[in-house]
Amino acid sequence: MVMREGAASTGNSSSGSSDWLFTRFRGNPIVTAQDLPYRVNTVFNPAAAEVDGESALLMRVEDLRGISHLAVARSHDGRTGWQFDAKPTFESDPENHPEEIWGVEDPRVTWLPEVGEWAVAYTAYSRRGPLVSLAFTRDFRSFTRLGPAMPPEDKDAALFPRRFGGRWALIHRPSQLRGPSDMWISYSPDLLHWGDHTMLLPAREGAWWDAGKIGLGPPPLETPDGWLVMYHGVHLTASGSLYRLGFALLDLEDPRICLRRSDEWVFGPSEPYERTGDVVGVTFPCGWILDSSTDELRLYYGAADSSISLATARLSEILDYVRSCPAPDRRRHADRR
Ligand code: BMA
Repeated sequence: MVMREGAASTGNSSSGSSDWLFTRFRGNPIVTAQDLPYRVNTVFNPAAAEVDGESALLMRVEDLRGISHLAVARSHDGRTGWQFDAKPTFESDPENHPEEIWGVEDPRVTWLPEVGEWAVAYTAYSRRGPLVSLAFTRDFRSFTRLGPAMPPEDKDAALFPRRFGGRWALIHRPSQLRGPSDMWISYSPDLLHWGDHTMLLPAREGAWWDAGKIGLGPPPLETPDGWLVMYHGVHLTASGSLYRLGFALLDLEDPRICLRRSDEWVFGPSEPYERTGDVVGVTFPCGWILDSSTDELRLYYGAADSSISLATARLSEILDYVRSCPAPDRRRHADRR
């Protein structure tokens, strides 16, 4: 293990810049490529979980070939003093898993109480494009692969923590050849065979912030009001794509039903570390951790495909806001299936 002191100097209790519901941590970025104990290009888009009393980030790390692997960082307070594995934690294994030939990217982790393990949904970069793969871990040290769940092109996936009517559910984002790329939900009795594919959330059209392409952020979070889903919307501009974030709320017992969807984005690139990097104008979270004793939700996100940052919010304030958002027109969704 290698210890990073860097952001620990931000013991200052005053907060960083706010995007209305969210407040950026003053010590952002919390992890950069220079912090890792071996040579890499960038570190970004982390999954997040509380593991053995510590906050663990399962980070996407891009090496100097352009291939990504996953690496773990651990911290006692989820903000500072990050410790890193001395070498890559989860590397692509193209010999046994040819679909990982060009790396593994953008993990989301979900604790499955029934299985007693974390399920990792990640992007495997195959010769025919990105696809969704699944793996299990108990400790964020060793991982067991289940293999591909969705063929290419498909990404931005996470499992729900429990079954619905006996079946597991996976949110994911197939890329459409025609028209916008929307979020879908699919079901499986055994995490291997998937079906009942249903469009969950369509990308909007025209000038909207989430027109053309959307995708899941962190795994859905169970709340008394429904499953809280944060998703990214990609807005094309003359100088590139802007990756901003909004919310949806799904029915607790039938997550195919979207109860609320924010018209506005709630977080987006504004700070220098979000506007400078390998891909400018990107805020891309794959994980969040709720401290239910304090109502604090910690959102971990990749900034400009280059570093990792943290923003915090009150879950109760998020839910107040999401409850005030419009209910989407369900017929419109059904038409587009
Ligand atoms: C998406 C994914 C993310 C990346 C984002 C912006 O398609 O590949 O890993 O952060 O683009 O480049």
